Amino acid sequence: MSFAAWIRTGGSMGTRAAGAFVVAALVWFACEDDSQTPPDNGDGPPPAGLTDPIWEYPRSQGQSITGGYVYRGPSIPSLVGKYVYADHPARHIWALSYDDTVATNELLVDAPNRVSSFGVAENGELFVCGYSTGGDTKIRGLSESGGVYTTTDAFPNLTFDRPVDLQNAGDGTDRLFVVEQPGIIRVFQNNSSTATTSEFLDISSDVACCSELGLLGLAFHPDYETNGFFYVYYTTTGGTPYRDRLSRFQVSAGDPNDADESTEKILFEVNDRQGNHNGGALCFDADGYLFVAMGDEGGSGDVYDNAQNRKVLFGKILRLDVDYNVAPYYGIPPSNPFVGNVDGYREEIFAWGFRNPWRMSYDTPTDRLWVGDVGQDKYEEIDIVEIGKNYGWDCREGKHNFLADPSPACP
Ligand SMILES: [Ca+2]
Ligand SMILES: [Ca+2]
Ligand SMILES: [Ca+2]
Repeated sequence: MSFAAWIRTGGSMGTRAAGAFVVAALVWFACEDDSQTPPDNGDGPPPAGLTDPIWEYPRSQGQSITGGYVYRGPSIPSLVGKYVYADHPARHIWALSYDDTVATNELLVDAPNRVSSFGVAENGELFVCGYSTGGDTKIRGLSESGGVYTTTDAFPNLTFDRPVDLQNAGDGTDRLFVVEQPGIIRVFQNNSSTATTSEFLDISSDVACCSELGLLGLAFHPDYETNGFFYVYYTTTGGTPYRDRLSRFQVSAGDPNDADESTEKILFEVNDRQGNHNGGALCFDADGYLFVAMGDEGGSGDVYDNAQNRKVLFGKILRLDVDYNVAPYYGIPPSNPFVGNVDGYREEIFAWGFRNPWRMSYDTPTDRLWVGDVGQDKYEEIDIVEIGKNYGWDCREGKHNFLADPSPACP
């Protein structure tokens, strides 16, 4: 289901015809853990060359995954090391444990709002980004007592308009930066009594919004404290009809709460024929390389067969070395899988075969890159993304063969 489609349906599972069955299923999931060990489905293991997700869930449990973070916060010891994620319209917040073979899932709590993203503070504490229009959405925290999880209003005095990302600058100031989809980043002190935010960046005049379009991702350079660089991913107009753009900005010289919009450097932009499936998550790894999550461009069934086509950027996780201060402001890490290839494959590619990776995070203690990849009509999935691997779309949806419109390149 597309972002637009769940907006049209109101995003509530309780309104669906199968509501009674779903409620029964949720009660079950609230009580029992569920485990998956690949291969564990009727389609068997993936064809040679494809990698299945470590977890999938069907439409009976949700319709659009929101990837999260491996919890490393101080307040909930029992959650440390588990991957916390959600389903956007169904509002379930789950935790996935994975021991390299078996993945075990538990329902933590249902959020009051649809869940658009997660984020962490400098101390690792986790926040949940709600999603609604009109400037009335809350950023929530998670708390646990006696094994019962609740969401809490982390900043009672603050509300946001369509927050889709939350990041910290890693500069020791303990500030939080909330990305609002229409093109504004707000910064504020990570304190529950904070009453005001500052407008850190406003590129709303350049951003095409909303539905799945907008300012979609933010990452701070690992050396932000000294160079003031940060990266954003957004959709803009001027293509046919859109362009997806990765840009670098720099904080202003005189005010740490105000970026300088005039410093924009465009790393790349690609023409985008469809309003949906724009990816946009950004994160750095321990080597200081920037990962960029790219959707399959959009439509349905990967209509352009981009995800299996290594000559295009769509449907990929890219890895860039951004420590280049001349255009295009990035280079290719020498260990990227297609460096020096003679097949015309894009050297930016780290892994491929994605539909719409909606939220991606890098877990430093385990050196793992986690991605939630939004499914089409049947299965949502979680991938631990490794270099040079093919995660299946549009040959597989979750751990199942995708038969509606697979790419000719599928095995
Ligand atoms: Ca698109
Ligand atoms: Ca296709
Ligand atoms: Ca996949």
